[in-house]
Amino acid sequence: MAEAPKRDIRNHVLFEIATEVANRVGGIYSVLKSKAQVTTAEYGSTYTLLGPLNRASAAVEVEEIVPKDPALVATIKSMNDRGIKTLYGRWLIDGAPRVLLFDTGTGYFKLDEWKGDLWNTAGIPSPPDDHETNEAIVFGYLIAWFLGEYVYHEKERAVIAQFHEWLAGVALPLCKRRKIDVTTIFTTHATLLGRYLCAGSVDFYNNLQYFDVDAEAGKRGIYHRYCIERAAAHAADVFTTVSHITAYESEHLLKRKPDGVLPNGLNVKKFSATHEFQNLHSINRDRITDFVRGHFYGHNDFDPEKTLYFFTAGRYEYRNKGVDMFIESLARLNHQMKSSGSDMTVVAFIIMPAQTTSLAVEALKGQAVIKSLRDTITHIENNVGKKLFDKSLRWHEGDEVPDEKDLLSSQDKIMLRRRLFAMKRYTLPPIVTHNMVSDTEDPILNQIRRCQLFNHPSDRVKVIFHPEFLSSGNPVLPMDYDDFVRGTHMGVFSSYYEPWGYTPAECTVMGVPSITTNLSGFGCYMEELIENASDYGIYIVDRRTKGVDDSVNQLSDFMFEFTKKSKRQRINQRNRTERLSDLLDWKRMGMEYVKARQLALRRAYPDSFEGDDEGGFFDGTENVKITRPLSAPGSPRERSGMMTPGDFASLQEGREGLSTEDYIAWKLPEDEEEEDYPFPLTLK
Ligand code: 1S3
Repeated sequence: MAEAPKRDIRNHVLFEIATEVANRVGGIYSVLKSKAQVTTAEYGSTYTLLGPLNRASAAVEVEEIVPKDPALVATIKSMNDRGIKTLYGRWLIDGAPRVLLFDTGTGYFKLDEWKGDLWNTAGIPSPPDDHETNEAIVFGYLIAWFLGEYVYHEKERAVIAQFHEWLAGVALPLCKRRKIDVTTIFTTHATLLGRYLCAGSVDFYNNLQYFDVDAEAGKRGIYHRYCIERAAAHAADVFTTVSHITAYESEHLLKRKPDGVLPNGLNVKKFSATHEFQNLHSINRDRITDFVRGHFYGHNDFDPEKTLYFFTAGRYEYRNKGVDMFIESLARLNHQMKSSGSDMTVVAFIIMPAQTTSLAVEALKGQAVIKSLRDTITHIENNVGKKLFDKSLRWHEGDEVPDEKDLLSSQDKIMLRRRLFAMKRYTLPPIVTHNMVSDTEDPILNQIRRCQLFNHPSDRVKVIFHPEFLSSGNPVLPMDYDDFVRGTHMGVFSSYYEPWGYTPAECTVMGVPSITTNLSGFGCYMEELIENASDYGIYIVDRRTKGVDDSVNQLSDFMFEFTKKSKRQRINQRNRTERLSDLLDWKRMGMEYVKARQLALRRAYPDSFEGDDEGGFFDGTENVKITRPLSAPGSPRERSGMMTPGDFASLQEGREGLSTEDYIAWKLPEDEEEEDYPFPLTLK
């Protein structure tokens, strides 16, 4: 039999497959969207994201275009001819990557056949009533169909297919079984079992190696999903995850040790003037203050200049995202501040979408009452100004200077009196801004009740629970998430289960200090990299070696110490925090993706690598245009022994690992003033 022609690995084609392409659901959307710019810079038209078609979201996020790649044209046509509808276009984000979206609804006529095939070929069962799994199966079969046809039409170039998360993973065992000539990467952003087990009350990290995974999945009714995830991890040429902690978890729960770690980056946008982000903080802090004044109408007995805004945000996973610990620590912080006689106030926001029926009347009333007060005062101000001006015009030498008592008319006084009485309140300011569907069973509200954080005037810690994602169109707190974050003083994310954790990373690039834990991928990454992270506004709570009570105390101590900082110290710390943003830039983080792709090619096409010992393209450094600073400090890896996340496994095969120094361009900026920044950043 004639040998199959060698594929061109240098000019390979890249597909990334996920259910969140141009479709905002959670963290994977953030990964793909923020990474798009660096990946399109590297691949141009040879990079395409594949996802299921969500018409509502695609209508806003995608602009249809005509494909040019002949293999793509032929493949799409063939699928369209057989009834599968697709949308090919540009995702309207930075980098404008090409996307091909499949209408899974048009593939359901094959669902039963595909379910049978999945059982026969991979031994994966699928119950009839799990819609999410049905979607994953149809999507997976469409992707395998697509890739099979694509490599039939594209005979020259190698093809890399990188899959994100189990929902996109069904195609992996199919590619393997059908021997489709692509090389595959599976990147998991969490494990199903990890998420479920942590949400319960198990001592997860101390028992990882002992779980009977099949039984645990079965008990939770997710055995079939677990099978898909595990099959995807095992069928991929290269298996990766987003952090070391999730790599460890995957090794035990999915029974395959990841080949490496691909940490999440951000699309960091630098301001031309460094103080610009500080200005944005103060503008947005004032907008939050406007809301707070309304929310606390009748109880505005705390000084906005001595008020700090803390927040936590994310998907409503009460225990996994550490909201339980956050609330308990707030109660302790309240006690610490009261007993120390602190004159500061902390307003703590919890931004987590839950089921609600409507906005609460009290929340709306608060904003309305303050708006009328402001309108009335503006009206009075105008009247007073006009009168003062007229009186001044008529003034002659020897006359009395206009007396302010004569300036306020009796009508002005009545109006003002009315507004003041409208602010009388016989109840405490509300905790929650919305009417909840299950107020009495809501874990966050119940914990707040248990801790008696009721927004009493004597409380130094006030709590506001906003059970909806933020939006500038919201009548109560009209701000987009990014603006809100910029206006706060600190983000608190005391997660128990957090494979990476975008929220504190986003805080960092916006120059907002944050608290995270050493059970989150981001926390571990920063702890590994920076010795005195708290000086740089990255506080890491130890939830790994400490007991719960000690961790709660550590968290409240971090917050308490923060309340003692002067304004100047907070400004300095924000500067230091913002300077870490290059660390999280995809320009740097994306290097691990490059290495994973090179390893995938090496595994699928080892013959093409024969005799290559020169580095360059084959170890992923050839096309990476990140310059090395002239006076580069010693590589952080040299000091830490374990610097890049990829060190978990080398992502290299048959050769020494890539040295971080080959590509790292990050170093501590040198333009710091001694007195402002007394703490040098020491890389371990
Ligand atoms: C997951 O989303 P999550 O909030 O359910 O993926 C994110 C992106 O990799 C990650 O940041 C997060 O920790 C995971 O949990």
